[in-house]
Amino acid sequence: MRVQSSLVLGLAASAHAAPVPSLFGDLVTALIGGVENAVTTVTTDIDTVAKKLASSVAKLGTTLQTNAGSHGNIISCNQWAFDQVDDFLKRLTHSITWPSQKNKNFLNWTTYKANGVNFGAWLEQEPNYDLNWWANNIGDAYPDEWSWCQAVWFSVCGPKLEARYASFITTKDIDKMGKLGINTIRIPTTYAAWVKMPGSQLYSGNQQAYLRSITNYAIDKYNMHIIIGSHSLPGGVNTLGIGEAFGHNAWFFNTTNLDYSFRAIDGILNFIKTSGRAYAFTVAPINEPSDNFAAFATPEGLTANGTNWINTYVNGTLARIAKVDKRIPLMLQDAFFSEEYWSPFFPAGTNLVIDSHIYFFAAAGIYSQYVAPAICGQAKYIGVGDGKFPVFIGEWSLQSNYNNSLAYRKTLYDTQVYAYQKYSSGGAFWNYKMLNDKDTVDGEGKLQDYWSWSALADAGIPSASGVNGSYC
Ligand SMILES: *[C@@H]1O[C@H](CO)[C@@H](O)[C@H](O)[C@H]1NC(C)=O
Ligand SMILES: *[C@@H]1O[C@H](CO)[C@@H](O)[C@H](O)[C@H]1NC(C)=O
Ligand SMILES: *[C@@H]1O[C@H](CO)[C@@H](O)[C@H](O)[C@H]1NC(C)=O
Ligand SMILES: *[C@@H]1O[C@H](CO)[C@@H](O)[C@H](O)[C@H]1NC(C)=O
Ligand SMILES: *[C@@H]1O[C@H](CO)[C@@H](O)[C@H](O)[C@H]1NC(C)=O
Ligand SMILES: CC(=O)N[C@H]1CO[C@H](CO)[C@@H](O)[C@@H]1O
Repeated sequence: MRVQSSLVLGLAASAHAAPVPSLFGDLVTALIGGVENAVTTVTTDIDTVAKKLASSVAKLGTTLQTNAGSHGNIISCNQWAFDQVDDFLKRLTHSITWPSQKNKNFLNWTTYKANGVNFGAWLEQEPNYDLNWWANNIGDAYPDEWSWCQAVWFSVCGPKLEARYASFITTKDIDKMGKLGINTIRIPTTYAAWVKMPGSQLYSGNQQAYLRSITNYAIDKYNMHIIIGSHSLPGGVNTLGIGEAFGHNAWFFNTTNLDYSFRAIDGILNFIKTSGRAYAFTVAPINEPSDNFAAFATPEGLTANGTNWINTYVNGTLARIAKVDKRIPLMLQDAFFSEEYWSPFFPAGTNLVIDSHIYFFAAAGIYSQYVAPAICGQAKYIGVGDGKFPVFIGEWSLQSNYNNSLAYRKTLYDTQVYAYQKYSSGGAFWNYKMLNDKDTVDGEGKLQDYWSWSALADAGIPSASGVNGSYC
């Protein structure tokens, strides 16, 4: 996740105009660039074009989904109003028994409770999570891995990325988490960790070897559960660096990109199959998708056609998982729509968990002193959904828009940990580590004081068996 709304707004204004929705244009574009080589003439008949897209998708062994209109309720996590509240001083204590996968059974997200942390900026880079490393290795000229590797070539960026994979997360970090009761890790990767796509400027190296040694250790020593995320997708899934590269959103309605996305899924599934620990994994095939970036992080950030394309991809991913082992769950990031929106698309009993992200750093008008009660209410609404599929709060942090307070962090941490496991299947803090003492926040401290689990652990904020600073 990006952490500065100004960065996002700046990009939306400068780097790219919002795509103009056009069924016809999208479909023709998809056909011209897609795997349907037989199509040589561009037809003006929408039905014919749609049929041909469906047939080229069918060649990838999946079915083009076209029922976006039958979505459920839209609940936007990031467009709520926050009123001033009386800041009452009493904080509640709860002991929480976190489950683990000691029994080696496949995980049931309906009953599981995740006390999780994200490993962002390890196998997928983001500029503001480790300023010195970025400055010393990449430099200010490049906003993302793509433009950097494109400019310097893989022979230069590759070894630096390998060194990053070897050092940013080590087994010592797993120990630090294990001792404090962390039972779940969500790990963003780029598709290049799983498939080498011609023309891609994302680095394909030894990501899987590093992932293997860290996940084996976390599973064997602490019975942790691992969510493997394909956060970028070929062509770009949201115009952000984490979606492939800044300015890229060509994943949608392009069957070549869908084809390579499925190859990445096959790579993840092969990794899980050959781990000897298949019970310990969940597959997350997409993250924060948006085909209307001007409205990113709101429900308008995804068009109906974008929904259809995601459902097409999920349909094919479920089929691929089923070939390996249906007990491996699929985690679908909700594009800021919540569980209720997606629930009608999938039959009950689908091994699916919805991943919602809740952030307060950009919430309009919110002071840190108003956040805690909002967390309790929002967790209930978003976490329960319509009850058809379990919900996991896959990203959250401690920064508020205004008046951040160091002393208040314990309350915001404990309240989120408590509320997300009470009303949903738990969550994962973003991020394990942030090394950024330059960027400031409104109020006290620096950005890293609110986004770095490792530093919060050093400050004694997370505790192993429960919370004692919760608002609800
Ligand atoms: C579809 O994606 C492929 C691979 O990213 C790209 O080469 C092709 O140009 C795209 N097609 C169109 C029409 O954008
Ligand atoms: C998961 O747990 C729920 C609630 O107990 C249950 O209804 C469901 O059948 C379980 N799923 C599996 C695959 O066991
Ligand atoms: C994929 O979609 C088709 C048609 O909508 C449906 O029949 C099939 O059950 C879906 N497959 C999965 C794995 O969801
Ligand atoms: C902002 O924080 C200060 C203390 O740091 C506090 O006195 C003030 O009431 C807070 N403002 C609001 C609107 O809560
Ligand atoms: C709350 O927990 C922290 C450790 O996380 C501990 O240092 C502190 O003493 C506890 N406070 C109370 C009142 O139990
Ligand atoms: C935004 C967009 O492209 N909308 C189109 C999606 O597809 C439907 C029909 O399937 C069109 O009617 C929309 O115009």
